[in-house]
Amino acid sequence: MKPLTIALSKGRIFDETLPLLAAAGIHPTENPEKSRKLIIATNHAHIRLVIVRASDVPTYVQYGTADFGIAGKDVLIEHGGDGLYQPLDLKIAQCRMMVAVRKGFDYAAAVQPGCRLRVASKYPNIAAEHFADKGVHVDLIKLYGSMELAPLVGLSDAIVDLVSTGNTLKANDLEAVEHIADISSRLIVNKAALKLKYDVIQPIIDTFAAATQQAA
Ligand code: PRT
Ligand code: MG
Repeated sequence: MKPLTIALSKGRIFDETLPLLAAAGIHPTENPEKSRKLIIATNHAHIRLVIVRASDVPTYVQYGTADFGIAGKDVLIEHGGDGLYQPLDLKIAQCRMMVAVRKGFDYAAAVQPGCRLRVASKYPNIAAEHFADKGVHVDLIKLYGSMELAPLVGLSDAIVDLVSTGNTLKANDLEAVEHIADISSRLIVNKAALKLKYDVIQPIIDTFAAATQQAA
């Protein structure tokens, strides 16, 4: 059998991918949450998982180091999607990309023509495009995490971040003021690998598609 490498991130994507892998008869031999191993074997000698940061999954797949992987649409928009085939929306790890501000901040006034808004985000491309479409001038501040802190300490007026339950915003006296996009995770496949390993990869894509349909 041709060897197959699958790139996944720990946490919600791994957890929500396990049932899909199981539907395809693929069972990891270790839990990456407990193990420190970055390469995880499966019950199939020719299939292995590599555990990487969520935002690095497209890079591993783009370079063919992994044949396929699963990544959030947020990560894919920021990455650009070069060299990637995106055959399936798996409808997992669902959330919304939102603009949020401190409660009581007059957002409507801050986005009037001629005003400048300071926006902190881990997603500078998504944020830049959103405000450009609105014709609002922004100063973008790139952060790598805990964006919710930025408006609280005066680093920015607004943030562009993912919201799922809304609990993090609420706990930090922030409120969502604009919806940018609905986000879910996609199956991403290296274009060359799909051609060379079609007989191994396509049946897995078909199984994931059927399992996703069933869950919907
Ligand atoms: O955590 P790390 O810095 O390693 O990377 P990551 O945050 O990119 O990875 P991970 O595993 O947290 O997220 C992987 C993917 O899950 C993301 O790329 C999204 O596509 C998706 N996803 C779904 C989310 C959320 N829901 C989510 N709620 N990613 C992040 N969050 C964060 C959000 O940024 C905010 O800080 O959770 C917080 C808000 O959650 P609520 O429930 O309080 O609203
Ligand atoms: Mg995270």
